[in-house]
Amino acid sequence: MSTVSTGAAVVADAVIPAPVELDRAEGVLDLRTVTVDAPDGVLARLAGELLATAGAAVVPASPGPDAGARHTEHASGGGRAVAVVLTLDPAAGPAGSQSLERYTLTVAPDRATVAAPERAGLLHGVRTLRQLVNAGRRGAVPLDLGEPGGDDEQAGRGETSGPLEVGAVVVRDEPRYPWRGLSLDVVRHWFGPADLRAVVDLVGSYKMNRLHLHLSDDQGWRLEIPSRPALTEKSSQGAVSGATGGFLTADEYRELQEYAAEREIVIVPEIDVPGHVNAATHAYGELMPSGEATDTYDGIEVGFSKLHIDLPGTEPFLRDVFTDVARMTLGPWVHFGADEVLTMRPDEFGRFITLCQEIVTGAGKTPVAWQEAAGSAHGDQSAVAALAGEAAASDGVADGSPHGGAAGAVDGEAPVRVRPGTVLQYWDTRPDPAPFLRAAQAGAKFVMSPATRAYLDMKYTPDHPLGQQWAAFVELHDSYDWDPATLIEGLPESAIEGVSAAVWTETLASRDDLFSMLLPRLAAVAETAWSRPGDKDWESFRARVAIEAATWRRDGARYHPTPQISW
Ligand code: TNX
Repeated sequence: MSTVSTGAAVVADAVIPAPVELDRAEGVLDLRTVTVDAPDGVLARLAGELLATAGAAVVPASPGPDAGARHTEHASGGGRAVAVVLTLDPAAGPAGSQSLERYTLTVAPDRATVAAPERAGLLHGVRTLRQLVNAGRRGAVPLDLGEPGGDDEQAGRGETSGPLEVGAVVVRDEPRYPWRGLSLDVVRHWFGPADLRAVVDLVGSYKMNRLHLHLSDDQGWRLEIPSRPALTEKSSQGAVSGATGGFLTADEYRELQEYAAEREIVIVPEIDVPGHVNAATHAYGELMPSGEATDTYDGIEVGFSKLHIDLPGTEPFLRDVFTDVARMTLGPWVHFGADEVLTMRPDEFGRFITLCQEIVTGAGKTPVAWQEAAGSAHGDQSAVAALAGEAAASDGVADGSPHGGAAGAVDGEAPVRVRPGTVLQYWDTRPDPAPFLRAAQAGAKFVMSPATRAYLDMKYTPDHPLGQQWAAFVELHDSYDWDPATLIEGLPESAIEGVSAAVWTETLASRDDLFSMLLPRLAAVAETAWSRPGDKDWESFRARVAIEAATWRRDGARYHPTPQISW
């Protein structure tokens, strides 16, 4: 990020993720009272809401005789209304940028303008402006008002006491990667539509554009499947340790996707097969060799349940479920899981991978799967080695966790079953990279979720009250300081689709629990997904997080006050 400071009384570095170019100019704009002019009404409303969270009072543009008159509105008592103008413009963004999400934000002494070739860039520009306003406002109000429930929270609803100054600036920006997301487990603990909308808003604030929902697992089934009603009738109410479950009806799922789409965020649904399926085998006994439905499960072990490829009920089940999910899904992706199948022969597992990709592709969607789909199988080491006809490597984390030491790569002879375009989500950094390189060569794309960096259910420190620790302790700096391009040695940059943080919810029972694990680490992963290594800087990030935290306090969003930040 190139910053030309004019010494204006504003905080220079307020934007997360760090933009490509930020050039300061002369002058200051006071955004206490604004009008918003946008190509569509939804965008105008969203932009207004975003600026209001930073303290701006948004007033309607006056219906003057000509468009220009709309920008000279005066608000009663709030000073002159400043125009925030959003315009579609293919020429916007950094020179030479090909990203459809690029934008240019110009704050001039008389108005703020966002230009972008597409709607997503317009929103990104407003998100950047929101952060600049927040920073200006932080300078304008005493910090000790920033506690939840304090006066500052009131002010956050639109009433401000003083000027909301943003120094004149031009930001030209584009993302490094097209896939910037969060993967959220809503099975181990249930998070309903209101929580999910809050997560969508949070993800969007940091310009992330995918929310992957883990909708089925051993403990519960969280999405109505019209062709298989027993899934939610019998298996939606469970969760870890007897907690209350729930599920999204087809209507709720559509509404959530629409809410996300307005914010340029795509929901990626995951139905996890052929392991993590106890909720399915509890609902449909025909999926078991015995024909008997399994019991409910509310523990947190993994790897014990599975489907059986040769049972007559299995393929029809997969076809029904994935066809319904594809039909109900607005976005282009459907995730079929494939992780942690600890007790299945590699050939059987391989048939599932082939079948699921065929069904999802046939239903018109692009398949997504966890990295194991590339042929780096989990399993009992001796069994995998025997079945693969070779010794399987193991360098397990010796903590007794089922996730440790289970990464035996079935290498060499394993055929590549991944289709061109299939997206693999990389989480376990231990296996031999060879299967991933072969998958990339076959046209697979990778989304990076390294557990040691991007698993936000990992404890920050050994004494952290929430979370797990099987992969690592993940402090803010760990979530920040990594490069998606160097994770898998030899993987071409063109195979990297992006980055996803992930949060599993075995120990997270409430929105506060969830947000305290997401914040501030989600901001670090978001910057790693958006900003190129040369534009990232830990010390600058630390300062920007401290500024952004004022927003979290005003919103009542719980965050972990890690000692790595001077709050
Ligand atoms: C691994 S990583 C899982 C989840 C657990 C999580 C706990 C992966 C694809 N699966 O089933 O919830 O660890 O951290």
